[in-house]
Amino acid sequence: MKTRAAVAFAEKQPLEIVELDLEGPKDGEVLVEIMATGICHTDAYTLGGFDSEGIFPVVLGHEGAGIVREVGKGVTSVKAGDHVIPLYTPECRQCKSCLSGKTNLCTAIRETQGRGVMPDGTTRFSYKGQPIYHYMGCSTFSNFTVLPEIAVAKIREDAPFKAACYCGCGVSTGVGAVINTAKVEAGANVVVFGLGGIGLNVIQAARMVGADKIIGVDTNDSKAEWGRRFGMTDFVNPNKIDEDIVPHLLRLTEGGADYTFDCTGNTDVMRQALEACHRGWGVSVVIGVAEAGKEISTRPFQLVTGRVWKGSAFGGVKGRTGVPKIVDWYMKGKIEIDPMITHILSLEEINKAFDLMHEGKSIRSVVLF
Ligand code: NAD
Ligand code: AHE
Ligand code: ZN
Repeated sequence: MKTRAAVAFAEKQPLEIVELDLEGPKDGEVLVEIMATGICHTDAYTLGGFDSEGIFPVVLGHEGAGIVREVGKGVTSVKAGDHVIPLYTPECRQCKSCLSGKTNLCTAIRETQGRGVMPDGTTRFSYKGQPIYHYMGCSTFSNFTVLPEIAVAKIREDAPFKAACYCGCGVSTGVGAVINTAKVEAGANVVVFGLGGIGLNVIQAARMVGADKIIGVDTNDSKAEWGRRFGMTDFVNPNKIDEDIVPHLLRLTEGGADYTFDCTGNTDVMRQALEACHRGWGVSVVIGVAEAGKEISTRPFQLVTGRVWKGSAFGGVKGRTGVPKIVDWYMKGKIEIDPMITHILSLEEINKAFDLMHEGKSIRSVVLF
Protein backbone atom coordinates (compact mmCIF):
# COMPACT_ATOMS: atom_id res chain seq x y z
CA MET A 1 0.00 0.00 0.00
CA LYS A 2 0.93 3.69 -0.11
CA THR A 3 1.34 5.99 2.87
CA ARG A 4 1.92 9.72 3.23
CA ALA A 5 4.93 10.36 5.43
CA ALA A 6 7.42 13.01 6.53
CA VAL A 7 10.82 11.58 5.63
CA ALA A 8 14.18 12.65 7.02
CA PHE A 9 16.40 11.93 4.00
CA ALA A 10 19.49 13.25 5.77
CA GLU A 11 20.41 14.74 9.15
CA LYS A 12 19.95 18.49 9.69
CA GLN A 13 17.62 18.72 6.64
CA PRO A 14 13.92 19.63 6.76
CA LEU A 15 11.57 16.64 6.55
CA GLU A 16 10.02 16.03 3.13
CA ILE A 17 6.40 14.97 2.72
CA VAL A 18 6.29 12.13 0.20
CA GLU A 19 4.26 9.05 -0.64
CA LEU A 20 6.02 5.87 0.45
CA ASP A 21 5.40 2.23 -0.32
CA LEU A 22 4.50 0.28 2.79
CA GLU A 23 4.50 -3.51 2.97
CA GLY A 24 1.72 -5.06 5.03
CA PRO A 25 2.22 -6.70 8.42
CA LYS A 26 4.15 -9.98 8.54
CA ASP A 27 3.66 -12.67 11.21
CA GLY A 28 3.30 -11.12 14.66
CA GLU A 29 2.97 -7.59 13.25
CA VAL A 30 0.15 -5.09 12.96
CA LEU A 31 -0.68 -2.28 10.53
CA VAL A 32 -1.69 0.90 12.36
CA GLU A 33 -3.28 4.02 10.91
CA ILE A 34 -1.66 6.85 12.86
CA MET A 35 -4.26 9.48 13.75
CA ALA A 36 -2.02 11.85 15.72
CA THR A 37 1.65 12.20 16.60
CA GLY A 38 3.52 14.45 18.98
CA ILE A 39 6.96 15.85 18.21
CA CYS A 40 9.40 15.12 21.07
CA HIS A 41 12.82 16.66 21.59
CA THR A 42 14.32 13.23 20.89
CA ASP A 43 13.07 13.45 17.28
CA ALA A 44 14.89 16.78 16.96
CA TYR A 45 18.00 15.30 18.55
CA THR A 46 18.15 12.46 16.02
CA LEU A 47 17.36 14.78 13.10
CA GLY A 48 20.09 17.10 14.38
CA GLY A 49 22.69 14.34 14.01
CA PHE A 50 23.30 13.88 17.75
CA ASP A 51 22.05 10.28 18.04
CA SER A 52 24.72 7.57 17.95
CA GLU A 53 22.03 5.27 16.54
CA GLY A 54 20.84 7.83 13.97
CA ILE A 55 20.28 6.29 10.57
CA PHE A 56 18.93 7.90 7.36
CA PRO A 57 16.73 8.02 5.34
CA VAL A 58 14.20 7.44 8.07
CA VAL A 59 10.61 8.08 9.11
CA LEU A 60 11.01 9.68 12.55
CA GLY A 61 8.30 10.02 15.22
CA HIS A 62 7.71 7.88 18.29
CA GLU A 63 4.81 9.58 20.11
CA GLY A 64 1.69 8.46 18.26
CA ALA A 65 -1.80 7.09 18.60
CA GLY A 66 -3.94 5.34 16.03
CA ILE A 67 -6.17 2.48 14.97
CA VAL A 68 -5.19 -1.09 14.08
CA ARG A 69 -6.23 -1.69 10.48
CA GLU A 70 -4.83 -5.17 9.82
CA VAL A 71 -3.07 -7.87 11.82
CA GLY A 72 -0.51 -10.42 10.65
CA LYS A 73 -0.61 -14.16 11.30
CA GLY A 74 -0.41 -15.18 14.95
CA VAL A 75 -1.47 -11.83 16.40
CA THR A 76 -3.86 -12.43 19.30
CA SER A 77 -3.76 -9.42 21.65
CA VAL A 78 -5.19 -6.80 19.26
CA LYS A 79 -7.59 -6.78 16.31
CA ALA A 80 -8.58 -4.43 13.49
CA GLY A 81 -10.41 -1.41 14.93
CA ASP A 82 -8.58 -1.36 18.28
CA HIS A 83 -7.18 1.99 19.37
CA VAL A 84 -3.48 1.74 20.19
CA ILE A 85 -0.36 3.64 21.13
CA PRO A 86 2.91 2.52 19.49
CA LEU A 87 5.61 1.61 22.03
CA TYR A 88 9.29 2.37 21.54
CA THR A 89 9.76 0.37 24.73
CA PRO A 90 7.79 -2.78 23.95
CA GLU A 91 6.66 -5.38 26.48
CA CYS A 92 7.05 -8.98 25.33
CA ARG A 93 6.44 -10.43 28.83
CA GLN A 94 8.87 -13.25 27.97
CA CYS A 95 12.42 -11.89 27.84
CA LYS A 96 14.81 -11.88 30.80
CA SER A 97 14.17 -8.19 31.41
CA CYS A 98 10.36 -8.45 31.31
CA LEU A 99 10.42 -11.53 33.55
CA SER A 100 12.78 -9.89 36.04
CA GLY A 101 10.05 -7.54 37.18
CA LYS A 102 12.88 -5.04 37.77
CA THR A 103 12.78 -2.98 34.58
CA ASN A 104 10.57 -1.83 31.71
CA LEU A 105 13.47 -2.20 29.25
CA CYS A 106 12.22 -5.20 27.24
CA THR A 107 15.07 -6.62 25.18
CA ALA A 108 13.07 -8.77 22.74
CA ILE A 109 13.56 -6.51 19.70
CA ARG A 110 15.92 -3.76 20.91
CA GLU A 111 18.80 -4.77 18.63
CA THR A 112 16.85 -4.58 15.33
CA GLN A 113 15.00 -1.47 16.56
CA GLY A 114 18.36 0.29 17.01
CA ARG A 115 19.26 -0.60 13.41
CA GLY A 116 16.04 0.89 12.02
CA VAL A 117 14.57 -2.41 10.90
CA MET A 118 11.73 -4.72 11.90
CA PRO A 119 12.53 -7.88 13.92
CA ASP A 120 13.09 -9.89 10.72
CA GLY A 121 15.87 -7.47 9.72
CA THR A 122 14.00 -5.72 6.87
CA THR A 123 12.13 -2.42 6.50
CA ARG A 124 8.46 -2.15 5.57
CA PHE A 125 8.89 1.38 4.13
CA SER A 126 10.48 2.13 0.75
CA TYR A 127 10.72 5.05 -1.64
CA LYS A 128 11.41 4.58 -5.34
CA GLY A 129 12.55 1.04 -4.53
CA GLN A 130 15.03 2.10 -1.84
CA PRO A 131 14.54 1.15 1.82
CA ILE A 132 13.49 3.83 4.29
CA TYR A 133 14.36 3.02 7.91
CA HIS A 134 12.05 2.77 10.92
CA TYR A 135 12.71 4.96 13.99
CA MET A 136 12.61 3.71 17.57
CA GLY A 137 10.43 0.90 16.24
CA CYS A 138 7.54 3.37 15.71
CA SER A 139 7.87 5.83 12.78
CA THR A 140 4.75 7.78 13.68
CA PHE A 141 5.43 10.59 11.17
CA SER A 142 3.66 8.35 8.66
CA ASN A 143 -0.10 8.01 8.19
CA PHE A 144 0.33 4.21 8.31
CA THR A 145 3.05 2.23 10.02
CA VAL A 146 3.80 -1.39 10.84
CA LEU A 147 4.67 -2.47 14.37
CA PRO A 148 5.34 -5.73 16.18
CA GLU A 149 2.34 -6.83 18.27
CA ILE A 150 4.46 -6.49 21.44
CA ALA A 151 4.99 -2.82 20.60
CA VAL A 152 1.40 -1.60 20.76
CA ALA A 153 -0.63 -0.74 23.86
CA LYS A 154 -4.40 -1.09 23.48
CA ILE A 155 -6.18 1.95 24.92
CA ARG A 156 -9.80 2.93 25.58
CA GLU A 157 -11.69 4.13 22.51
CA ASP A 158 -13.11 7.28 24.06
CA ALA A 159 -9.64 8.81 24.56
CA PRO A 160 -9.03 11.54 21.96
CA PHE A 161 -6.03 10.73 19.74
CA LYS A 162 -4.77 14.29 20.04
CA ALA A 163 -4.03 13.85 23.76
CA ALA A 164 -3.48 10.08 23.82
CA CYS A 165 -0.49 10.33 21.47
CA TYR A 166 1.43 12.32 24.10
CA CYS A 167 1.19 9.26 26.39
CA GLY A 168 3.36 7.46 23.82
CA CYS A 169 6.34 9.38 25.20
CA GLY A 170 6.27 12.73 27.06
CA VAL A 171 3.46 12.17 29.55
CA SER A 172 4.45 8.60 30.44
CA THR A 173 8.13 9.57 30.67
CA GLY A 174 7.62 12.50 33.03
CA VAL A 175 4.86 11.03 35.17
CA GLY A 176 6.52 7.60 35.26
CA ALA A 177 9.91 9.00 36.30
CA VAL A 178 8.28 10.47 39.43
CA ILE A 179 6.14 7.45 40.30
CA ASN A 180 8.16 4.44 39.10
CA THR A 181 11.79 5.58 39.06
CA ALA A 182 12.13 8.09 41.89
CA LYS A 183 9.04 7.00 43.84
CA VAL A 184 8.62 10.53 45.15
CA GLU A 185 6.66 10.59 48.40
CA ALA A 186 4.30 13.21 49.85
CA GLY A 187 6.16 16.07 51.52
CA ALA A 188 9.34 15.65 49.44
CA ASN A 189 11.26 18.59 47.94
CA VAL A 190 11.76 18.26 44.20
CA VAL A 191 13.85 20.18 41.66
CA VAL A 192 13.10 19.86 37.94
CA PHE A 193 15.67 21.09 35.40
CA GLY A 194 14.11 21.88 32.00
CA LEU A 195 10.42 22.82 31.87
CA GLY A 196 9.54 21.47 28.45
CA GLY A 197 7.28 18.67 27.31
CA ILE A 198 8.89 16.25 29.78
CA GLY A 199 9.70 18.52 32.73
CA LEU A 200 6.12 19.81 33.03
CA ASN A 201 4.91 16.23 33.31
CA VAL A 202 7.44 15.64 36.08
CA ILE A 203 6.02 18.71 37.81
CA GLN A 204 2.39 17.63 37.50
CA ALA A 205 3.22 14.14 38.82
CA ALA A 206 5.18 15.63 41.75
CA ARG A 207 2.11 17.70 42.59
CA MET A 208 -0.11 14.62 42.21
CA VAL A 209 1.91 12.59 44.77
CA GLY A 210 1.89 15.50 47.21
CA ALA A 211 5.44 16.89 46.94
CA ASP A 212 6.05 19.96 49.09
CA LYS A 213 8.44 22.32 47.29
CA ILE A 214 8.58 21.84 43.52
CA ILE A 215 11.35 24.04 42.14
CA GLY A 216 11.63 24.52 38.38
CA VAL A 217 14.90 25.54 36.71
CA ASP A 218 14.98 26.81 33.14
CA THR A 219 17.05 29.26 31.12
CA ASN A 220 13.87 30.42 29.36
CA ASP A 221 11.84 32.78 31.60
CA SER A 222 8.65 32.12 29.67
CA LYS A 223 8.62 28.61 31.16
CA ALA A 224 7.98 29.98 34.68
CA GLU A 225 4.30 30.53 34.02
CA TRP A 226 4.02 27.06 32.51
CA GLY A 227 5.64 25.48 35.56
CA ARG A 228 3.27 27.28 37.95
CA ARG A 229 0.30 26.15 35.88
CA PHE A 230 1.16 22.51 36.74
CA GLY A 231 2.25 22.83 40.38
CA MET A 232 5.72 24.42 40.48
CA THR A 233 6.18 26.46 43.68
CA ASP A 234 9.46 28.27 42.86
CA PHE A 235 11.25 29.17 39.62
CA VAL A 236 14.97 29.77 39.04
CA ASN A 237 16.60 31.04 35.86
CA PRO A 238 20.25 30.02 36.41
CA ASN A 239 21.41 32.92 34.20
CA LYS A 240 19.64 35.47 36.38
CA ILE A 241 21.00 34.70 39.86
CA ASP A 242 24.23 36.11 41.22
CA GLU A 243 25.61 32.83 42.51
CA ASP A 244 26.07 29.30 41.14
CA ILE A 245 22.90 27.29 40.69
CA VAL A 246 23.93 24.47 43.06
CA PRO A 247 24.50 26.56 46.22
CA HIS A 248 21.37 28.53 45.30
CA LEU A 249 19.27 25.37 45.22
CA LEU A 250 20.91 23.99 48.39
CA ARG A 251 19.77 27.14 50.17
CA LEU A 252 16.26 27.06 48.71
CA THR A 253 15.85 23.45 49.84
CA GLU A 254 17.59 23.90 53.22
CA GLY A 255 20.41 21.48 52.46
CA GLY A 256 19.43 19.85 49.18
CA ALA A 257 16.52 18.32 47.33
CA ASP A 258 15.08 14.91 48.07
CA TYR A 259 14.69 14.35 44.34
CA THR A 260 15.99 16.12 41.24
CA PHE A 261 15.24 15.43 37.58
CA ASP A 262 17.25 16.39 34.52
CA CYS A 263 14.89 17.04 31.62
CA THR A 264 17.39 18.97 29.46
CA GLY A 265 19.84 16.39 28.06
CA ASN A 266 22.71 18.75 28.98
CA THR A 267 25.49 16.89 30.82
CA ASP A 268 26.56 19.98 32.83
CA VAL A 269 22.97 20.28 34.04
CA MET A 270 22.94 16.57 34.95
CA ARG A 271 25.90 17.24 37.26
CA GLN A 272 24.15 20.23 38.82
CA ALA A 273 21.05 18.09 39.35
CA LEU A 274 23.06 15.46 41.22
CA GLU A 275 24.92 17.99 43.33
CA ALA A 276 21.70 19.81 44.26
CA CYS A 277 20.54 16.62 46.03
CA HIS A 278 20.55 16.31 49.81
CA ARG A 279 23.60 14.66 51.37
CA GLY A 280 22.79 11.16 52.61
CA TRP A 281 19.65 10.43 50.59
CA GLY A 282 18.98 12.75 47.63
CA VAL A 283 18.17 10.95 44.38
CA SER A 284 18.82 12.49 40.96
CA VAL A 285 17.09 11.04 37.91
CA VAL A 286 18.55 11.55 34.42
CA ILE A 287 15.76 11.70 31.85
CA GLY A 288 17.36 13.97 29.24
CA VAL A 289 19.13 12.32 26.32
CA ALA A 290 22.67 13.61 25.80
CA GLU A 291 24.47 14.10 22.50
CA ALA A 292 26.63 11.23 21.22
CA GLY A 293 30.07 11.34 22.83
CA LYS A 294 29.03 13.37 25.90
CA GLU A 295 29.82 12.00 29.36
CA ILE A 296 28.75 12.88 32.89
CA SER A 297 31.10 13.48 35.78
CA THR A 298 31.10 14.49 39.41
CA ARG A 299 33.35 14.04 42.44
CA PRO A 300 32.87 10.46 43.65
CA PHE A 301 32.52 12.06 47.10
CA GLN A 302 29.05 13.18 45.99
CA LEU A 303 28.05 9.51 45.79
CA VAL A 304 30.10 8.38 48.80
CA THR A 305 28.07 10.85 50.82
CA GLY A 306 24.82 9.22 49.85
CA ARG A 307 23.50 10.93 46.76
CA VAL A 308 22.13 8.48 44.18
CA TRP A 309 22.32 8.89 40.40
CA LYS A 310 19.62 7.07 38.44
CA GLY A 311 18.31 7.04 34.89
CA SER A 312 14.81 6.64 33.56
CA ALA A 313 13.69 5.49 30.10
CA PHE A 314 10.02 5.88 29.21
CA GLY A 315 9.42 6.65 32.88
CA GLY A 316 10.01 3.04 33.83
CA VAL A 317 6.58 2.33 32.35
CA LYS A 318 5.91 -1.21 31.11
CA GLY A 319 4.18 -0.23 27.90
CA ARG A 320 1.33 -2.64 27.27
CA THR A 321 0.41 -2.77 30.96
CA GLY A 322 1.13 0.80 32.07
CA VAL A 323 0.26 3.09 29.17
CA PRO A 324 -3.50 2.26 29.17
CA LYS A 325 -3.52 3.19 32.88
CA ILE A 326 -1.91 6.56 32.18
CA VAL A 327 -4.55 7.21 29.50
CA ASP A 328 -7.18 6.33 32.14
CA TRP A 329 -5.64 8.85 34.56
CA TYR A 330 -6.01 11.51 31.89
CA MET A 331 -9.61 10.55 31.14
CA LYS A 332 -10.44 10.64 34.88
CA GLY A 333 -8.85 14.08 35.25
CA LYS A 334 -6.01 12.92 37.52
CA ILE A 335 -3.44 14.34 35.09
CA GLU A 336 -3.75 17.11 32.53
CA ILE A 337 -2.60 16.92 28.93
CA ASP A 338 -4.68 19.33 26.84
CA PRO A 339 -3.08 22.62 28.00
CA MET A 340 0.40 21.29 27.16
CA ILE A 341 -0.57 20.76 23.52
CA THR A 342 0.24 24.24 22.34
CA HIS A 343 0.19 23.68 18.56
CA ILE A 344 -1.88 21.48 16.25
CA LEU A 345 -0.39 21.10 12.79
CA SER A 346 -0.96 19.21 9.57
CA LEU A 347 1.69 16.78 8.32
CA GLU A 348 2.68 19.37 5.69
CA GLU A 349 3.48 21.79 8.53
CA ILE A 350 5.61 19.37 10.56
CA ASN A 351 8.88 21.28 10.11
CA LYS A 352 7.25 24.18 11.94
CA ALA A 353 7.03 21.94 15.03
CA PHE A 354 10.83 21.65 15.09
CA ASP A 355 11.23 25.43 14.68
CA LEU A 356 8.78 26.15 17.50
CA MET A 357 10.63 23.70 19.78
CA HIS A 358 14.05 25.21 19.03
CA GLU A 359 12.66 28.72 19.57
CA GLY A 360 11.26 27.64 22.97
CA LYS A 361 7.75 28.65 21.84
CA SER A 362 5.94 25.33 22.16
CA ILE A 363 5.43 22.72 24.84
CA ARG A 364 4.06 20.03 22.55
CA SER A 365 3.17 20.28 18.90
CA VAL A 366 0.87 17.55 17.62
CA VAL A 367 0.31 16.60 13.99
CA LEU A 368 -3.20 15.40 13.18
CA PHE A 369 -3.47 13.21 10.07
P1 NAD B 1 11.92 20.51 25.34
O1 NAD B 1 12.73 21.13 24.29
O2 NAD B 1 10.42 20.63 25.28
O3 NAD B 1 12.36 21.08 26.78
C1 NAD B 1 13.67 21.26 27.20
C2 NAD B 1 13.68 22.41 28.21
O4 NAD B 1 14.99 22.49 28.78
C3 NAD B 1 13.38 23.78 27.59
O5 NAD B 1 12.37 24.44 28.34
C4 NAD B 1 14.70 24.51 27.66
O6 NAD B 1 14.55 25.92 27.80
C5 NAD B 1 15.32 23.88 28.89
N1 NAD B 1 16.79 24.00 28.97
C6 NAD B 1 17.69 23.86 27.98
N2 NAD B 1 18.95 24.03 28.44
C7 NAD B 1 18.84 24.29 29.76
C8 NAD B 1 19.78 24.56 30.80
N3 NAD B 1 21.08 24.62 30.55
N4 NAD B 1 19.30 24.77 32.05
C9 NAD B 1 17.97 24.73 32.31
N5 NAD B 1 17.03 24.48 31.36
C10 NAD B 1 17.46 24.27 30.11
O7 NAD B 1 12.32 18.96 25.38
P2 NAD B 1 11.48 17.73 25.95
O8 NAD B 1 10.66 17.13 24.86
O9 NAD B 1 10.87 18.11 27.22
O10 NAD B 1 12.68 16.69 26.21
C11 NAD B 1 13.60 16.94 27.26
C12 NAD B 1 14.72 15.93 27.23
O11 NAD B 1 14.21 14.63 27.58
C13 NAD B 1 15.39 15.75 25.86
O12 NAD B 1 16.76 15.52 26.07
C14 NAD B 1 14.72 14.48 25.33
O13 NAD B 1 15.51 13.86 24.36
C15 NAD B 1 14.62 13.69 26.60
N6 NAD B 1 13.64 12.60 26.65
C16 NAD B 1 13.99 11.48 27.33
C17 NAD B 1 13.10 10.44 27.48
C18 NAD B 1 13.48 9.22 28.24
O14 NAD B 1 12.75 8.23 28.17
N7 NAD B 1 14.56 9.22 28.98
C19 NAD B 1 11.83 10.55 26.89
C20 NAD B 1 11.50 11.73 26.22
C21 NAD B 1 12.41 12.75 26.10
N1 AHE C 1 19.75 6.32 20.68
C1 AHE C 1 20.39 7.02 21.77
C2 AHE C 1 19.65 6.84 23.06
C3 AHE C 1 18.31 7.50 23.03
C4 AHE C 1 17.57 7.23 24.32
O1 AHE C 1 18.15 7.19 25.40
N2 AHE C 1 16.27 7.04 24.21
C5 AHE C 1 15.41 6.89 25.36
C6 AHE C 1 14.05 7.31 24.97
S1 AHE C 1 13.97 8.99 24.45
C7 AHE C 1 12.36 9.17 24.02
O2 AHE C 1 12.11 10.44 23.69
C8 AHE C 1 15.27 5.42 25.77
O3 AHE C 1 14.20 4.92 26.07
N3 AHE C 1 16.34 4.73 25.83
C9 AHE C 1 16.36 3.33 26.11
C10 AHE C 1 16.70 2.57 24.87
O4 AHE C 1 16.72 1.34 24.91
O5 AHE C 1 16.93 3.21 23.83
C11 AHE C 1 21.82 6.59 21.92
O6 AHE C 1 22.50 7.13 22.78
O7 AHE C 1 22.26 5.72 21.15
ZN1 ZN D 1 10.22 11.13 23.18
